[in-house]
Amino acid sequence: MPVNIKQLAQEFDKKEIGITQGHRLCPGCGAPITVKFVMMIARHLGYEPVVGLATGCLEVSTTIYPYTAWSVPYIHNAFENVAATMSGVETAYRALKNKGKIPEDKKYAFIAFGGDGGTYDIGLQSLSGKIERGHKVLYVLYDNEGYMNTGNQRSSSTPPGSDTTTAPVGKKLPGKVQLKKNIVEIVAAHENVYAATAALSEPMDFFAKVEKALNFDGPSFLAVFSPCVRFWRVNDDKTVEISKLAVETKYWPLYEVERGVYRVTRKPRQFKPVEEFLKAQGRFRRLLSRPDAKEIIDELQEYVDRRWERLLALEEVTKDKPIR
Ligand SMILES: Cc1ncc(C[n+]2csc(CCOP(=O)(O)OP(=O)(O)O)c2C)c(N)n1
Ligand code: SF4
Repeated sequence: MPVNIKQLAQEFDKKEIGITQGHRLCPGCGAPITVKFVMMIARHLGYEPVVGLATGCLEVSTTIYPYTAWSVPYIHNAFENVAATMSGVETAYRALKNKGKIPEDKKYAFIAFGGDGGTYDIGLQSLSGKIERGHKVLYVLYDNEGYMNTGNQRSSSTPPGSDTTTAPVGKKLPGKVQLKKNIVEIVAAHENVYAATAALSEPMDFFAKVEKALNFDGPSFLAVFSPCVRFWRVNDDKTVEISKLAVETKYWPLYEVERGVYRVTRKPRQFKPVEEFLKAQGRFRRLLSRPDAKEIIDELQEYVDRRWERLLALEEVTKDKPIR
């Protein structure tokens, strides 16, 4: 029987999670919930987490000198290279084990956390290198769809029509015009990897994927839909609701790819139009008042529909056919 939230709450009533209260993230931010879910499962499974964190909202808000909210071995590095740093950390621990300086049976979970800026954009090469070299590190992307720490600039994860400071919705342009980069496909293309998406509104699915990722014999990657209540312009009690809408509208499909084998892990019987997801957030307000809003929404709807059909087709065709 997989562990549920109630059991985790009881277990961690007496045990530290690894990140404590007192950090300065906005109330309702998806990032600390993401961290807690990952760390709780790691600890529940008997792993000791060793964490690397790229520069970004999560980092600046949890490590304000001279304080830290982290109570596990932790290393901060530049915006672009958390995967490279954690490759080194994982190798160092392996060497120490080989030399007998760490007990053979001690289980460590090497976890790299990064925002979408540090993952889709500037840290992509270091992420690719980590996976290609086969480091057993779980990379957790908290995807808040923008460079939030520096004030809401667009990233290659920002969806079209979202209002950002570097691609604002105005008279001439409808905000960002490009679709979101498909990071999971890029990671999955490394073949010898476990890659999955997760949402805070689907904790059981989330927990199962963390367990699979940590127990996978090789590199793993989890893309977590992580609302930024501040710049998505939603109330701080709407984090779970927005995550739910993202799944229910096909905006954020829940699936996994294990050595090339696709599995869609949630298949809602009925979907809502993607417009409902957009309407629930202030970052799309200016888009929705433009005369060409319908065209942009239709294009997004068409994209999410096609991607969903493609995922189902991939699930069918890759069944029992791992690429390595
Ligand atoms: C090479 C480099 N360019 C720019 C910066 C400035 N910078 C620090 S954090 C950040 C944005 C981080 O965005 P993301 O990774 O999405 O994390 P978030 O802040 O959204 O949590 C930027 C641009 C930097 N630290 N290093
Ligand atoms: S600005 Fe956004 S990502 Fe940053 S702490 Fe606030 S809610 Fe979280």
